[in-house]
Amino acid sequence: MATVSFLQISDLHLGAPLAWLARDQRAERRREQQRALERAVQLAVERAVHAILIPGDLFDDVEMDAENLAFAIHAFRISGCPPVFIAPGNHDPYSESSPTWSARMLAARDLRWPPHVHVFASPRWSSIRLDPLPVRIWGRCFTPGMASAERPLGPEARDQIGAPPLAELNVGLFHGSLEGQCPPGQKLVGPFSIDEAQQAPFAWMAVGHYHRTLSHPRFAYAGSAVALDTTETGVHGALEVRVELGAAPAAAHFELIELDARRAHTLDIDVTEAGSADQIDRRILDAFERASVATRDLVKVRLCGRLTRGLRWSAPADEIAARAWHVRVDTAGLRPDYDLEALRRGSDETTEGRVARVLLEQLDRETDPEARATIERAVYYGLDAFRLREVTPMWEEIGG
Ligand SMILES: [Mn+2]
Repeated sequence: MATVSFLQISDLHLGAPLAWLARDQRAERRREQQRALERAVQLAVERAVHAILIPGDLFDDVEMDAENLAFAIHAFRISGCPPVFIAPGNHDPYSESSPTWSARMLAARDLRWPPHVHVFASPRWSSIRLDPLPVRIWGRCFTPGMASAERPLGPEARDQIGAPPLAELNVGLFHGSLEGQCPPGQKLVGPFSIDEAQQAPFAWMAVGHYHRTLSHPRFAYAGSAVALDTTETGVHGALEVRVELGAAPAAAHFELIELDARRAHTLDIDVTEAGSADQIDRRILDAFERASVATRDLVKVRLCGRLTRGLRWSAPADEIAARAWHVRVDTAGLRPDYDLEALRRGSDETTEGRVARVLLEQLDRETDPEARATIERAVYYGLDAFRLREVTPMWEEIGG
């Protein structure tokens, strides 16, 4: 059976500040973002796919620096490049005054997107036929100030699409958030449900916004083409999507092609009862080992637990910094250990001292181990609240 194939890539975020990286590394990571796009276009040519689909956030911002803008425009000029369809996202929304998308604004800088690059310039669904195939590509863009609660696959949006001819295979491109899957800290834009996706008249939907790969038989997020921070773990790249023509229901298959040579890691390491700075360093190195961290990787270490009293540890050994390309250690989760004996014996008449003594007396009377553990935690959290003015639950209480 004949198939139509696409290369799907999104969320490149060209021009992202990457402020979390050291200054000299930012330039290198920016080149790697550019290389990911170059490589994707090259792969599209080599694999002779029928189109490149970009469902948003190619750019991090509409105010793009001249270098990244010129780069992106030229990236698609290579010989044999198939048609490219772009549905601008919430970071790079389309407008008539957009320096990245507007033909008029680009012309003023003597730039223009090549004729085989189609940018969806309306927040309403519109389509273009992928001649000579019986395939129609649909898209909708974000516009500045667009209500982010607008549903790309809701009843109103469905009316814009109508009933596309059955003789054509319909593919949709949009930037949006699958409900219930929005990672913490990411903005919910263009929400849609699985139910809406199943009712949409598309054989395949290329969706942008989430930075991890997420798939369903009818749609997928390719995720960010390269990891944009240390929380973006796993493989990052583009999807090669194949959809069988004439099959009912349409059958889509895809393959994730890795475009980022670096992997991001976020490692949570408990240092409770580590007896020396060296033991803390070794716990970190063991965690690197377990996560198979490579020297080219990006690592964030989040230390947690109670730092043994009297133990000073402010930075990892040089050996750790040398284990990966970028290592950052976050100590915000560390809590001091308290000298409970001193509190028990003490005549501390502050509120915290009295509260601690009352709890410790309860602890001494209690014999049930579970109840003892609860009181013990109350002592520590009480002291945290008094001394640090904040309480961070330890891991054992989260999600319990
Ligand atoms: Mn986005």
